[in-house]
Amino acid sequence: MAVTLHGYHYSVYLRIARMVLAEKGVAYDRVEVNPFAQDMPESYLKLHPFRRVPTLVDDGFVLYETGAITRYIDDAFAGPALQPLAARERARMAQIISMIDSYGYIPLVRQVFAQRVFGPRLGRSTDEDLIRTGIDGASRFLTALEDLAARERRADGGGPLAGGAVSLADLHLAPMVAYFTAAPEGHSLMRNYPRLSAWWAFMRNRPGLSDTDPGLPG
Ligand SMILES: N[C@@H](CCC(=O)N[C@@H](CS)C(=O)NCC(=O)O)C(=O)O
Repeated sequence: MAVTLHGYHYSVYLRIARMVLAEKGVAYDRVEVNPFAQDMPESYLKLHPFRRVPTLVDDGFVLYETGAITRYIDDAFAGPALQPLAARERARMAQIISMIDSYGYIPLVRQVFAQRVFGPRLGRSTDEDLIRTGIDGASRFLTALEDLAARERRADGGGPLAGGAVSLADLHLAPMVAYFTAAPEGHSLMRNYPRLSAWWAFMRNRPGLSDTDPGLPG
């Protein structure tokens, strides 16, 4: 098998890449790497100088940055197309992926989920200020996404975020919303966004999402 994915099983970014591989039906090997560990293997740092996960290796071709990895998987392998062809839909997909990385990941995952759900499972104390900051950031981010979804004017309010079929944008967001809504604050905040709630009802049953669920520690 030529494809290897290096990453930490709790990582949302690893899960995004795994979901895309699942959607495309690509078989791969997994190598567990914990980016938060002190003793990251030297061999991994040669693949990813920024000490993050995931990294994909396809027959000697090394690629890090999840947005690049998922586009590569879609372009290089057979299976359903995960990027719209129309210029505006494709641009919207790229915009949403960039928004998720720039404005979504920190509040949804690192501030709300990690503080309220993940950290306590490891016996860590919770920083309530960080959760409040995370909810503020998440509100701004989800409001912007809801506005974009409103522009699509879908009758049911849900469905894919960019174009008529599930795209890399949906697969980039789903693991983060899965973590965010595991926190009570995240779950109730999502209710303020009817289109995103309909989108989440549609995405949460995707087989690739449950197949890659890492569970929680403890
Ligand atoms: N820009 C990177 C971000 C990846 C990322 O932040 N991954 C997290 C795990 S979900 C990580 O490696 N964190 C380690 C750290 O923050 O030190 C990408 O798109 O792949």
